[in-house]
Amino acid sequence: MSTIERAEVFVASPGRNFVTLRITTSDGVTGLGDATLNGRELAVASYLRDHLVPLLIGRDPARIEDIWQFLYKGAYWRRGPVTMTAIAAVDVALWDIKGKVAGLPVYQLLGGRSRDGVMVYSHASGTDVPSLLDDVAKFRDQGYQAIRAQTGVPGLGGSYGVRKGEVYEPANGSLPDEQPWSTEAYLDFAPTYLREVREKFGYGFHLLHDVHHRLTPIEAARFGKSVEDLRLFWMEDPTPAENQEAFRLIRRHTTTPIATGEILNSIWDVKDLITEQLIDYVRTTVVHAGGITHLRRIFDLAALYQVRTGSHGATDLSPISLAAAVHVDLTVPNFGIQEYMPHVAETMQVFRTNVTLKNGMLDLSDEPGLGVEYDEKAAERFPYDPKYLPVARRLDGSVHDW
Ligand code: GCO
Ligand code: MG
Repeated sequence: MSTIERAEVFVASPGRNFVTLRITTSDGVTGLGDATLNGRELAVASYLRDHLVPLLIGRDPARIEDIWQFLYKGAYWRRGPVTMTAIAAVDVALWDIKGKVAGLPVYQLLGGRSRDGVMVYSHASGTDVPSLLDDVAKFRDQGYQAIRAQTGVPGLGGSYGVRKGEVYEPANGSLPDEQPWSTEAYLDFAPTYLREVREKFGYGFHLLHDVHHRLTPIEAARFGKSVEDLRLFWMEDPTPAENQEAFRLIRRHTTTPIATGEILNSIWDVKDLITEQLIDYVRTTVVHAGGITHLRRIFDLAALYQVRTGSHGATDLSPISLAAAVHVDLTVPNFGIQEYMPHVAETMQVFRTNVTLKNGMLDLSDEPGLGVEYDEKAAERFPYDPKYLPVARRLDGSVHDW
């Protein structure tokens, strides 16, 4: 029997910080898992190095489900982003190994293709409305079928979701950047620029918008109602999702579709949202929600209730997570959309993947496993660089949800 011989954790910053797990079997087969949790990277690296790696050595890498249950139930302390990201890294690495051993891409092990490609949405943004409209035009020209639109709110400086350079990177300070927020200003402004996007470009593509947990349920209801005729594909994270009940109130008032889940980590965190049909898209990911094994469980539950998938895919999820997401997205019957932002060149010097983009759709080749390689030598050129996500403060100085 082949056994797990080695499990190494790499922390590197090729363009941004990534935590990567590499498992090697006694037969010399390697598997990769992403363990990146933006702004809390070293907590997951320690969870892996200090607590999980010793438990993996000598185990049968083929027993993915059993190892998942052992790590989840065996910790006694359940759920949470650090735990679920660490378990995810192990799980994804083991699927990678299983694929390589079988000589099949992971999507074949998951049941094979349900579709020819994976529709993605790109991120159009601008510091003001004219620059946002230019950005939307650029992505329309590049053939994207779905575009998310965000711009800064006048008087508030920068905002979440707005790119400074080529790539959007919210974790930007060695201490958290504190950014002003006004719900009133946002609620007055956001519907007007989304309307301008529709007026200029029409309805021939999907338009998305991320509220980023900023509104109370009744404010979110008002926002959703005010943009109903713009036919958004979704409004994302209209209110913080810890309180799953809150979505019932939003639902009572608006038909604007709702997506949530990028910061949720387990099936229990989305259970009521799904079974009570309080959302339309579940945004949990392979990296923060326990890997392929657990994500499939969530997506299968969602399928029973006509809730579709829309996994988070910002650049703080490594190319390993993007590849794993595409394997899952190709197979699940209730796929909705995949978030996609290209990684910077430095990142791609360290991770080699076979993911391709054409006409706003992602696909990958038939390479066995995930189809990702990690260049450890190249990674050494990019040492860990501590970075925090920003914090939002209301105009009176009090802390708001970022
Ligand atoms: C999104 C997200 C991200 C997060 C980021 C935090 O919808 O893409 O909201 O941009 O803010 O992933 O690390
Ligand atoms: Mg988001």
